[in-house]
Amino acid sequence: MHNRVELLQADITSLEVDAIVNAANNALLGGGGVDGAIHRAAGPQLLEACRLIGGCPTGEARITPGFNLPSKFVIHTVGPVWRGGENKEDSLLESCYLESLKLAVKYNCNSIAFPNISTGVYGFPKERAAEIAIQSVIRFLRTSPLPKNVIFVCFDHENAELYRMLLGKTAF
Ligand code: AR6
Repeated sequence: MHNRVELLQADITSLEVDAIVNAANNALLGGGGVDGAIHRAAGPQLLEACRLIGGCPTGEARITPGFNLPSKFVIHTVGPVWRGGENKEDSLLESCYLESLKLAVKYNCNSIAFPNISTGVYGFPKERAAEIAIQSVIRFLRTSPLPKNVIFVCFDHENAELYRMLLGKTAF
């Protein structure tokens, strides 16, 4: 199990994996942060594909091709906006990871890379989000041979250090 989970401090748009996950919003029409970076790197066809999907509820996921990205697919998921923690934020964030993984399996993805969903503009506390991300992924991998590899992509230093610490003390 240990060798199926990896931590990378990188720009997710540079990764040659089967699927990268986008931390999108309900409209799926692009935005700032990782969403903006993914749309810029994928090119305008991604926006067209997202327009056809017509939006996505919080906690769910949708898939498109990667177009000009090195990754085959983009899995768009919508994380919860942090509103104090009593508004289903934890379970919605967990659902983002699980629904993205289910789509990855459906599309036969061997490798998938996640950004730190909801921890930017959406304001989810970083350590709490990292714990949920790691536990959700490990629980899923225990029952599924695919995806073979899951990469947690940390862009900012704080998240990278948190994941290093938490993955180091996680029982796989
Ligand atoms: N590669 C990997 N991670 C990145 C990159 C990148 N190129 N750029 C930023 N991050 P955010 P959210 C990290 O704000 O909190 C958008 O406008 C960043 O350091 O992108 O889920 C959407 O359209 C942070 O840890 O997403 C939504 O409206 C993480 O990505 C809203 O923001 C998530 O930060 C979603 O907010």
